[in-house]
Amino acid sequence: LVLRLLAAHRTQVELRSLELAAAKIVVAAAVVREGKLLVQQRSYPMSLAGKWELPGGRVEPGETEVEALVRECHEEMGVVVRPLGRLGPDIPLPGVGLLRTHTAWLDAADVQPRAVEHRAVRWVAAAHLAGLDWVAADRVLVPALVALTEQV
Ligand code: 523
Repeated sequence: LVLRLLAAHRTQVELRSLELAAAKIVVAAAVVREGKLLVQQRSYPMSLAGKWELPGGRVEPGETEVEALVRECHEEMGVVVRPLGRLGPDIPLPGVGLLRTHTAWLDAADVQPRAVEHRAVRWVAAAHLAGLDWVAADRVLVPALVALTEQV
């Protein structure tokens, strides 16, 4: 019995490390312009619809994080962003992987992001960020997002 328990434990440990090795990165963009942060309201799945998040999505095979961020922002909002560097910690997304945030620059000053796949896109001032109904993972980033938004 002890041997069987040990074997079961080992299998669990192996499965866990496989899971970690396969951890997928979801990239998110923190874009600030004129003291406001760009946020989007999800339209799907049902469990997340209506909640706010940073724009972004999964890094596809063969793609760098920066490439994925630029692609997702273009698909989702019709704008070209230029990633600048990492912001805040990686945040676990249960059953999905890790959420990794980069600050990004919106190239053209006059271009307005559009909600293509989302319900809405909004520019939000630092003082109103904590009051948004955030997706759980993004809520962890609020202190870092407030600091960033106050400083730009
Ligand atoms: N999140 C999340 N926060 C956040 C993003 C961009 C994504 O918590 N700012 C989560 C939501 C999903 C997973 O990451 O569980 C994938 O995000 P999604 O759906 O925006 O990524 P896509 O567009 O790459 O994936 P598909 O909708 O499946 O195409």
